[in-house]
Amino acid sequence: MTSKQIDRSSSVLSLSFILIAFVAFAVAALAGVLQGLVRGGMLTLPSGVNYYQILTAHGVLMGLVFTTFFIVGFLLSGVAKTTDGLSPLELKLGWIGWVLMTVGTVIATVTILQNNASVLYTFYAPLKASPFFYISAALIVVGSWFGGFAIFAAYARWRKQNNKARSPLFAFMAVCTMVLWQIATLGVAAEVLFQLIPWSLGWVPTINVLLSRTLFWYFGHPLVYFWLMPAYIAWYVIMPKVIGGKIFSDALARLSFILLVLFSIPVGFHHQLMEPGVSSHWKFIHVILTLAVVVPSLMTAFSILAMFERRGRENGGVGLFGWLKKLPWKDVRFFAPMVGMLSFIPGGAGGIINASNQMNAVVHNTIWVTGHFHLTVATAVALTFFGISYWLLPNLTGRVVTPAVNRLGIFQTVLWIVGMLFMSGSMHFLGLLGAPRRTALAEYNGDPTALGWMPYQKLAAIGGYFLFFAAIIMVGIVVYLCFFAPKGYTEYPIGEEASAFNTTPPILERWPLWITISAVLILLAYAYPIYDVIVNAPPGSPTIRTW
Ligand code: HAS
Repeated sequence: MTSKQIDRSSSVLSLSFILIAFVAFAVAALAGVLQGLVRGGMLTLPSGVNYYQILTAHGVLMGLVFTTFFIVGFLLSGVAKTTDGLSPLELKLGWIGWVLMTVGTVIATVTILQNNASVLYTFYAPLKASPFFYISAALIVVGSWFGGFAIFAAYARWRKQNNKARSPLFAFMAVCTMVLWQIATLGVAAEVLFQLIPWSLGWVPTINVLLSRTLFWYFGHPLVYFWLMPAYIAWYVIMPKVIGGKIFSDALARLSFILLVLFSIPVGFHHQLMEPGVSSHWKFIHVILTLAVVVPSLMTAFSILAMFERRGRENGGVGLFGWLKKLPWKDVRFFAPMVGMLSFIPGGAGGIINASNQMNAVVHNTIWVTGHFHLTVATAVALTFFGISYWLLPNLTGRVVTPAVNRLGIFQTVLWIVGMLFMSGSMHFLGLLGAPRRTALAEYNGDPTALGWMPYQKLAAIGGYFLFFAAIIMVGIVVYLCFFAPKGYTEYPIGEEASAFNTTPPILERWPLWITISAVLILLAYAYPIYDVIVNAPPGSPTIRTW
């Protein structure tokens, strides 16, 4: 099974998702460098373009479009690989998803370019965008559901054909990711359909801001795990094969994914700790559950490190850290995700800081938070997605990576991490000095505190330069791998388990049980607060358009 190529129809489908992902990535990278230069006082935008417009373009295209397209394409490819190809029905579902998501992306981009949706990627009310922007968001979400339906159908078919045997680990993890996504997006779907679209069409005059933010963060936190889980799939399933090792424990890997599904949704109030209108008791419950969702990440750290150490020792590494030297550092398929993993250690620690009520009071709404998510999603996740691209794209196009591209990929990774250390590092410092997020260059009439931020803002802008050049190189590599690299066979690396004697409890695949527990946790954490915010609604807010 593992040596079999994915059939052509499934390859074309996955490739189509990933190509759109990188088109969005290229535009988003350009918007990113511009906004860094504006904040660093090194560039004034031409009239007709506003800072919040490019900030929205960057956040939407990078955070929502690049990630979602890449994830759906990657998951479909791995499910096709491990469940013997996608059936015609599954392919059709995948293509419906692709069309809806692509149409949604085009509409969203045009609306932002027309300056009718400068509401940033969280589209917080009462900032109001054009109805087309919200409709495009709905299309992207519904399209991604179809990608999920294709994955569920392939998984169910494989299990039926194999007497309900233990499913391939990749397919199991893809199902977990999509189960989480389908449950999480119900929140944003409710916000968009029942609040934002009617309000933006003028059918209702005001909006319940607290309800809209609560529904957004019901979705917004699991969104970050939707980004993270495909990276974890690469760390658990792909990396062992890339380094010539074995998966440390199938059972541990599956358990960590089930825990992510259970605990990543009922935690949204940790994004609203400083907001009025939600009682501290509910915030407390959400913080406890936030600390629970850290556990599967710690399990992942343990398991991946153990897998690396075993392989390093098999290769002759000795002593406490000697095995590290025996890992394939010169192979970009290993190097890029590994640098991502290393960045996730401080990135994750920053998340735990954010989650504590007292420390959140220091960092909330400061640019520290932007620094946090550039270490997590824009480094740990993005570098893993780049690492995946070096074998997935040539595998899908029937080409091979040349040694020169491998070397360029290592250089690109170094450029990315150096840029990110400057940019995200400065953002963390700036946040602690009180610099706000979501603002253009602000000197507050020459206030000394604000002037003291400027050196860090410039460092962040320099980091942005590095990142932009790294992004251009990455886009060039993607184009080369898709259209110009030499023809040949590239393996789809699927790892095998360390020991055939390890058993995985079948209960881990009892979906009705896990979905029920997930629903109970969500009801416990959200039913009353949402009821309360509807019944005791704050005064509705009129529209605010700041641009
Ligand atoms: Fe976060 C805000 C809490 C993880 C993304 N987060 C954000 C926002 C984004 C984001 C986008 O509690 C901003 C949203 C906005 O626009 O307002 N976050 C957490 C916590 C975690 C966490 C507790 N976040 C992530 C991940 C993200 C992400 C992952 C994207 C992918 N976050 C918060 C909070 C806020 C927040 C508050 C709100 C702040 C505010 O006030 O606005 C945890 O899940 C983190 C757990 C992770 C770890 C690290 C484990 C390390 C691993 C690597 C192992 C390395 C190996 C290599 C194996 C504990 C797995 C070893 C090799 C060697 C050689 C040693």
